[in-house]
Amino acid sequence: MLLQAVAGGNTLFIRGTLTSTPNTTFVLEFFRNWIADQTGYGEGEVILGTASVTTNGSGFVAFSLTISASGLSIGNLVTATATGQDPDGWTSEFAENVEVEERSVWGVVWFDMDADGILDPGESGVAGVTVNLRDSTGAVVRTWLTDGSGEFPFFLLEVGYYVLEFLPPVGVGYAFSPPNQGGNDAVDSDVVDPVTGRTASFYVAPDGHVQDVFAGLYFPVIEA
Ligand SMILES: [Ca+2]
Ligand SMILES: [Ca+2]
Ligand SMILES: [Ca+2]
Repeated sequence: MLLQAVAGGNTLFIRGTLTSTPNTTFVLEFFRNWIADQTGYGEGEVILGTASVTTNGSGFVAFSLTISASGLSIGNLVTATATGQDPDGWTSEFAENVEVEERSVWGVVWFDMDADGILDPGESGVAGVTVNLRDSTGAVVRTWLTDGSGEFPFFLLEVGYYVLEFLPPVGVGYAFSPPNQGGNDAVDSDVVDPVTGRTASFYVAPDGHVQDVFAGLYFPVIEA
């Protein structure tokens, strides 16, 4: 059965299990469907790729695979067949559909009222901040202008290393909060270079949903 499918760029991560004849090599074929049939075991519409797995002595194998596949998006369904040569002949069956997730980076730019670098209850988003997602070559692969929520959603990303760059509106007087305060990455600010507004490099894994790279902004006290 298929447990997870995460798409982005030209790769599809697939995680699942197969229980069948022991000590047998099976060819898995993966398909994209747009609509599941009523049983939930849809017919394959477009083949995405193949891989082979071998069951253990108990007839079980767990697999995590990354195959080349482009053009997938959220809501698509991925299904699989498993075909193997067992003593009784060829076995083939459709696995249950799994809905495609989008490999993603999501985060928030927030107004850090007490300038402690931690997103505290009662602190809210900052609008008008340009957020650039740069890949390992430095190229901007996604850009977003925040609204009042301060959120930035980047979907369908290729596996790899990225840097986020935050460009607050000019003339307002924002400064970046101190990075990596308090020991909880889920609520800290990650802009390590306040001149460029950039974070350190971080990795988006094949099954990755990065949701902890944030930027805190505050108004520094200007001494007269
Ligand atoms: Ca705070
Ligand atoms: Ca951090
Ligand atoms: Ca963080």
